[in-house]
Amino acid sequence: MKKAFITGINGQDGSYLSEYLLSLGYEVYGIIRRNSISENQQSRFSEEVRLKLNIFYGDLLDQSSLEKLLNDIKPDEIYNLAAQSHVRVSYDIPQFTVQTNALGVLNILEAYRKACPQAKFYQASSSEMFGNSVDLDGFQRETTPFSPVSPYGCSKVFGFNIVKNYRNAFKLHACNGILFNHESPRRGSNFVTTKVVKTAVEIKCGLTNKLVLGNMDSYRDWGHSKDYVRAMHKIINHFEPDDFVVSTMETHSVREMVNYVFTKLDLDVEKYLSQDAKFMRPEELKYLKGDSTKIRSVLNWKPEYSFESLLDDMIQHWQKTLIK
Ligand code: G4F
Repeated sequence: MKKAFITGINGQDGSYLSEYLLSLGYEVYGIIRRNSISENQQSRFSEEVRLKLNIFYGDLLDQSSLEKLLNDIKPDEIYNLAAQSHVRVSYDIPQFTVQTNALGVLNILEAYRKACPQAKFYQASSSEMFGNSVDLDGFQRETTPFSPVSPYGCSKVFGFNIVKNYRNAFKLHACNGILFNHESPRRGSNFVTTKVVKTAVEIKCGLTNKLVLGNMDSYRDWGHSKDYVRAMHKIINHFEPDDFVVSTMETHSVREMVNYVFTKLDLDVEKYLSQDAKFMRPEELKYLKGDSTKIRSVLNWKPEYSFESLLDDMIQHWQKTLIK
């Protein structure tokens, strides 16, 4: 039985990845940070899944906890998904963001190198690393230069580079997935897709009457987290460690996404929508569209969800949750 170790196991991706690996017969281990309200910590897991997982307290900033766990568990695969993952919030807490997303990667790489160097390692790298850098054909791909526009993006560039450095310097099977935005019913409500879908369903139920957003003219390449965790597993299990872009190859503006959701719910968006500068970023990443040709051809991965079926899945989830 293969063993997987996941940091950020209770997040959106960590929860779907755990379920996927359990379905493949893995023993799944992970760490969560201590929180004063422990009831919320595992809310993305059903009771049935929770009983199958081996979850410990740990933190990317506490290298001794990582080293001890990796020594005890000796996993075959390590997925580093933990992060301060909110781009705008990275301006409020830049040092915490950089410590966790940059130095945290170094901490877990050091623990991995010392405790179980035979294991394979996956780093959750991000399309935010590209910033406003786009190739002439309108895509970002593995060769597109990074030009990050947020503390979050800068921290992820360090994580990406240190993984490549450790791969080459210490001959480790360490790889990066450069994932474009990916959403799901489990996405936190301060990310734009869940904020829009949840608020629209609340409007439909008469629970609120306004949706206040920041920049509606940015473009994102939005996929489904369930598709993207399958990509992570393929990337880590490629015969050689490498870096892959994971994306749908389509882009849509925030405004298009809002219009799709409101039209689907038969709501007149103009009656409810307004803008507030507090949701804007000091420097905006305007446009993302990923070219995932490499992972599609080398690893035979493709997404099952479209932009529309992703949003439909999220709408259905919030209807089930909010309409009793
Ligand atoms: O949903 P978002 O907050 O995602 P963002 O900033 O693109 O970051 C996500 O994707 C990255 C991959 O590229 C990940 F690395 C990262 O961890 C995260 O998962 O915002 C999407 C867009 C932005 O342009 C933002 O300015 O929506 C715009 N937006 C407009 N109004 C808003 C809002 N975003 C949020 N969160 N809240 C708003 O009210």
